[in-house]
Order: sequence, then C-alpha cells, then structure tokens
Amino acid sequence: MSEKFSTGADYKVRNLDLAAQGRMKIDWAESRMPVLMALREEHSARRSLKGMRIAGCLHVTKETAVLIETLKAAGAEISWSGCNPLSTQDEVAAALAAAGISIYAWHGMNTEEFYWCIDKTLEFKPTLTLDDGADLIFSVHNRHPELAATIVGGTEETTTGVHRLRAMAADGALKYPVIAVNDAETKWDFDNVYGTGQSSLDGILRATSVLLAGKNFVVAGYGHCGAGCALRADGMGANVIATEIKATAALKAILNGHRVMPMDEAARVGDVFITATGMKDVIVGRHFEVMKDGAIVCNTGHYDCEINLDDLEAMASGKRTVRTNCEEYTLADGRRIYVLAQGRLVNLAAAEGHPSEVMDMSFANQFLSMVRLAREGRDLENAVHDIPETQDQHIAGIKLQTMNASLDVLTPAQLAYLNDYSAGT
Ligand code: 9W1
Repeated sequence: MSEKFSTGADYKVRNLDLAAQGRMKIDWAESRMPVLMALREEHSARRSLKGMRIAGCLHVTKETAVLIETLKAAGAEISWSGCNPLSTQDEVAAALAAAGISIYAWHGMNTEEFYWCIDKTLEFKPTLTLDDGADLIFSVHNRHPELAATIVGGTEETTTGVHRLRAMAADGALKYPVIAVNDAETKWDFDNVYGTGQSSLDGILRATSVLLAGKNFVVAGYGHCGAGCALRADGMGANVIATEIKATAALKAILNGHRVMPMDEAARVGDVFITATGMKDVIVGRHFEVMKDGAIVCNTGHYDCEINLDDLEAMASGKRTVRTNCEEYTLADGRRIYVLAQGRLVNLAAAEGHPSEVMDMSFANQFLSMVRLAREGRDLENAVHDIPETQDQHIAGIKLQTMNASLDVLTPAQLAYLNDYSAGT
C-alpha cells in the first residue's frame, strides 16, 4: 500500500485532493437527512454546544459527515477518528479536513494506526465523547484515565458497545455518564429492519443481478434484520422461507406469509440464502451437499462465521471470482455454489451500508444526546442512561413532517375516555 498521506497541523487523511468528490457525497447525504438538517438550523441559532469539545470515533462516511458538521454548527469543537479501518471513505475524510475539521482517518489503517488516531483526537482534552463500539470510552478509561475528570459524558451507538458499558457500570468502573443511543427505538428498530433490509438486498443485487421474483429466498434467523430482508425480498416477488430456533419468531414469519422449515430442508429448495442469526455455523457442509446448482449464499449477520466456508473449500474442486464480490465454488458433481463477499456482511461489502434516510434518525439521536449531556451531563450518575421516549417521538415527529405526513391528536374527551375507570369497558 502507498504510504503517502495528506497531513496538516490537525488532520491526517489519505489524500486531500479527494475533497471535492467527498463534498459532493456529503451534499447528497444532507439532502436525504432532513431531521439532522432541521436540528442543525435550530441548534446553530441556539449554539447549544458552545464551549464543548467533542471527540468522536465513528465510521467516516457521508452520513457521519452530516452529523459532524451539525455538531460544529451548534458551536462544538470537533476531533474525529474512524471506528473501523475499512469503513472510512477517504474522499469524505478529505472533504472534512478541507473544511477545517480535525480528522484522523484513512481506509485500510492497521491496529497501531487506529489507536494513534484515537489518541490524536484525545489531545484537545474532550468534554464529550461520541462512540461506535466504545473504543474512545475504553481508551480514556484504560490508557488516559486522567482525561475522565473533565469529560461531562459520552454516547454509544452500538448494541455490543452498550452491552459492555453496562457491564462496566455494574462493576462501578464507569467514570462518566453514557447515553445508550443504540436503545432508542428510532435507532435500532429502523437500522435493523429498514437499513439492513434494503442494504442487504442491494448487496445481493449488485453482486449477482439475479431476478428475485419467483425465487426461493431463504432467510436464516427471523429477528429484526432477518425480518427486514424477508420484507424486501417478499416485496420483489420472492418466495420467502425463514429458518428459526425460536417458536414466537417462527410464528411471526408464518403470519407474515412466509414458510418456516429447518435449514436441512430449506437447503434443498433455496435459490438465495442469507444468514442473519448472530450465530456461527448456520450453513455448513451438509447443507452445501444438498443445495441446487447455482445457489447463492451470503451473510448479513455476525461478521463472517455464519457460513462455514472451510467446509465449502474442502468440498470444492474449483473456485473462481466470477463478478465483483461473487465467488463460484464448483463441487465434485459439477454443481456450482456462489458465495457473496466471502461470507462477510453483504450489505457493507457489496453495497453501501444503511441509506442516509435511516442514518438520519440514528444520528439525530446522537446529536440530541450530545445536547442533553452538554446541558445536564454534570448532574447525571456515572451509569448507562436510556434515551427518553419523548426524544424518540420528537425525532419520529420531525421525520414524519419532512415526509408530509401528519398525525391525529386525541380530543380532551378522548383523553378522558382513556383514563376513565368509573364505567365498565
Ligand atoms: N455508519 N454511516 C461500510 C458499518 C462497518 C460501513 C460498517 C453507517 C453509515 C452498519 C453502520 C462500504 C458505511 C459503513 C458504508 C460502508 C457498520 C460496521 C452504516 C451500517 C454499521 C462494522 N458496521 N452502518 N452509513 N461499515 O451504514 O455510519 O460501505
């Protein structure tokens, strides 16, 4: 890899010449993130984050750029790094550096560089931390504990991060309050169902260009992500089959019009398989043994362990890349099986992650949590705090407004009826 970088007093990115391209992508995302843009207008007038220094560690994407520039517009100073070595979009990082944001991020960095970038963002002694995976919070606690005293609070974007922070809080080890952005309904529900649903189908289509109508589309795991994939595949005319280990989830799949069967049966009839379980070894050798010629297999669940590719490699007599993100395995009897994105997350590797419209609500939660911490972080316990239900309704309400949808409002008489316990029902 080329070791050329663009560096300045307070940034390090791959190539500053990409800034114009990056700005175009940010403009595109802005036009599709109306909630964040409405919050930008409101809070830039109020300077709600004036005096705050925010260190952020989150995927450097066009959507994150809209969040960063909204935080800045509200008066905060920013220092940013990427939270995943492969998710950084170098052109977006360049555009942010060119706009005067302190940013340390480039695609393909190694672990040592990753921590170097985090440490650079901590140099200005942040008052707030914004995390995706809790690396900033852990870096403060484990390597720079002296910084905790002046940190008012932090936020965390992911399920895994929130889980670990709750464990930390339970041990009394958490040194400042953290808001669990993940647990907002306008975050996880929409990310998992609509974000993963669309982007996974997008990844499958980009990698294969197959017709989904009339195909047997097997979804392993009917949780939120699986249900989102099933919803979209169904909408494109596929016959959806779900596999499950949990009775209530399987029942939902059936009542949503899908079939349910064990993977041992589904393997024989499926045309396209997608795993969304969070468990390893969901599709293994005995399933590949009975699959139809031309079957397509991919994953949108937990990293790359849901499909056992070692089994497939051992069975295959040949393997070649036939399209971008599409590998053909030929078995001894001549059947061909196609694996997308080497079993890694197909929505990230073969498509572009969640659409901007979905990230709009996740990041509106991040933004409003930063504003809340700036205002009342000093009064919050050193614990993991939930997003208030009113914030979910506020964000969903702005989103609806931007979609020209309005709600009905209960009349006083209806409200009284709701609370009336004097008469029977
Ligand atoms: N997050 N802006 C890859 C994304 C990696 C990634 C990851 C997203 C966004 C799931 C966040 C190749 C964006 C991100 C584009 C991309 C995520 C991991 C977003 C979806 C989550 C481990 N997790 N996400 N857009 N990479 O879409 O910030 O394209």
